[in-house]
Amino acid sequence: STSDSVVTLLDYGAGNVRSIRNALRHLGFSIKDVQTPGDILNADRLIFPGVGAFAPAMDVLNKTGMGEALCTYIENDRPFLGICLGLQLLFDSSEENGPVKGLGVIPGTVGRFDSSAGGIRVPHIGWNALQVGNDSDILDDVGNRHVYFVHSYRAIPSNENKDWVSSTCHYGESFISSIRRGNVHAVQFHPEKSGGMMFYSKVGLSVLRRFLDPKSSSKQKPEEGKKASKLAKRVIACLDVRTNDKGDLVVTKGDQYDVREQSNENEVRNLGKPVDLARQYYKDGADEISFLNITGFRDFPLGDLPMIQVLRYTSENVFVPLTVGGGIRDFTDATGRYYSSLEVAAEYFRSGADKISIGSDAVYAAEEFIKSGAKTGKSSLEQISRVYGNQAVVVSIDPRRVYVNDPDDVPYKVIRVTNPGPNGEEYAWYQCTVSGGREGRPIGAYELAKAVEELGAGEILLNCIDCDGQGKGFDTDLVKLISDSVGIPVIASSGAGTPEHFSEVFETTNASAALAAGIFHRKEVPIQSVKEHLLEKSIEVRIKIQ
Ligand code: 1PR
Repeated sequence: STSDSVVTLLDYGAGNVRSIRNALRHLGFSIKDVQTPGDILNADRLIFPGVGAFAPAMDVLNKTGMGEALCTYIENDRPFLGICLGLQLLFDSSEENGPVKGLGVIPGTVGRFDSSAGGIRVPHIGWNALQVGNDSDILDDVGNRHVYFVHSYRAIPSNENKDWVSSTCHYGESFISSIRRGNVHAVQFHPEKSGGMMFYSKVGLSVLRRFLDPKSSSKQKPEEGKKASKLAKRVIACLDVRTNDKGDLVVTKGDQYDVREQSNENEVRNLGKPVDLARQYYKDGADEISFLNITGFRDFPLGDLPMIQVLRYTSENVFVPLTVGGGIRDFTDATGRYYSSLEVAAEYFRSGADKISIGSDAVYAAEEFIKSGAKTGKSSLEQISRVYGNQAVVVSIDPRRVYVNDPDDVPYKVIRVTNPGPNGEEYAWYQCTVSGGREGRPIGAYELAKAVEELGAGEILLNCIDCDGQGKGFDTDLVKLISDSVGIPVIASSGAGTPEHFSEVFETTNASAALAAGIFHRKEVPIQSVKEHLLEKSIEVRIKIQ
């Protein structure tokens, strides 16, 4: 390839830069990896997708001499694009486990979003709109549309840095969503996760293309669309994946977690192929895609995990966030080789996952934490969130409703239910389960949610076994209870049957996202109809433009 189609990538090995690699290849560029500081100084154009936490990143940059090379490269006004932490590292310092000194290119301190002041959930996860200034250049196709953010720390515009700021975003307060000076650009959001060039909206990848190939970009105003203004409610498509009896990997869907047909053969329901369906939902406008590995391939050596393959293929051309769950814990494979949960997660992140989701193992960790009152730091949840940041760790809860007559009947959080139980019970608690609903545990969804937030979860995926596959709507009692009790985003799941169920859950609870499976797989309700309905109800969503 000619130097025109080569882009230099600074990947210091701290997490998932597979998505950015895929996006660059998709745009026809080949990648040269930085090995030495000299590679930075000699780059024609450099992309720096910061991942992980601020302090370890600065550590690597300082130890390798890459930090100094970066500063020189930027001082010389060479083409640079920082992404996420790659923006934050340019500032004087960060409060993340700090203060920690940054590269000092831009005046200012990176601080944590203040959840108490803004009444906001931290991390800031999801699609938010930008207020773009006049000469951002690379944001010309984006305008005020939604782009994907996932972070807990941010820089604030000030008198000292105002010459750098090219766009801002509002989340409880106004923060810096991009900077630009000459050929130097950086964005707090993820262009590689903000949609592609054609299917849904020309947003995310257009930012990369405009940076990589400024000549080809005609100056044009974004197409007119409805004005985006704040963090959108997310609509997530979920794929429960397992091998069927023939050994094929299929997307299946349970009825209260029972995935077998009620026929003589009793076979596992087969609703399609994971990669194909994920691509379809991406084109249809899903804001995120979740894969849940609902059986163990867990005796297999990690390298053979079919889910790894699914992630690799999907992330090649699906440019929205991908979550993967199922079997994330320590395990020993059939050959006796031991894998730590951190190794399992690392392999998923390397293969294209943006977040991992922990079910059973988080229940055990929460039980332990509640019993002892102390954090061991050893659970998979704590370890993974420490290394990859809490925004990368979802806890999936599989609760079952248990009706009681009297709130004092059980030592768990009990709520008054909207619809009384079969014997007229007016109260219920939500019992957590493990192993795909097979085993009930002595802990409620409320207690679990509070505990896992403490242990480092960045988001909660809230299922409900009673509602799963029923198409009668989300359990809004449960979603309200949990979303009012934690400060991290909550994804409502289980029971969606109509677009109205989505508006209902967003109007009556503080859920940040709603997830569905069956209605999308059976093609009963297209994702677009859900979005259009939410718009009609004045609920902000990422919309299709064209
Ligand atoms: O315990 O860490 O190995 O994780 C296992 C993961 O697999 C958990 O996230 C758990 O929720 C999930 N899981 C396990 N067994 C099943 C099953 O169905 N037999 N599926 C299962 C969970 C629930 C949702 C479903 C929604 C929406 N499925 O993912 O997609 O309920 O469905 P709907 O819209 O059709 O109602 P670990």
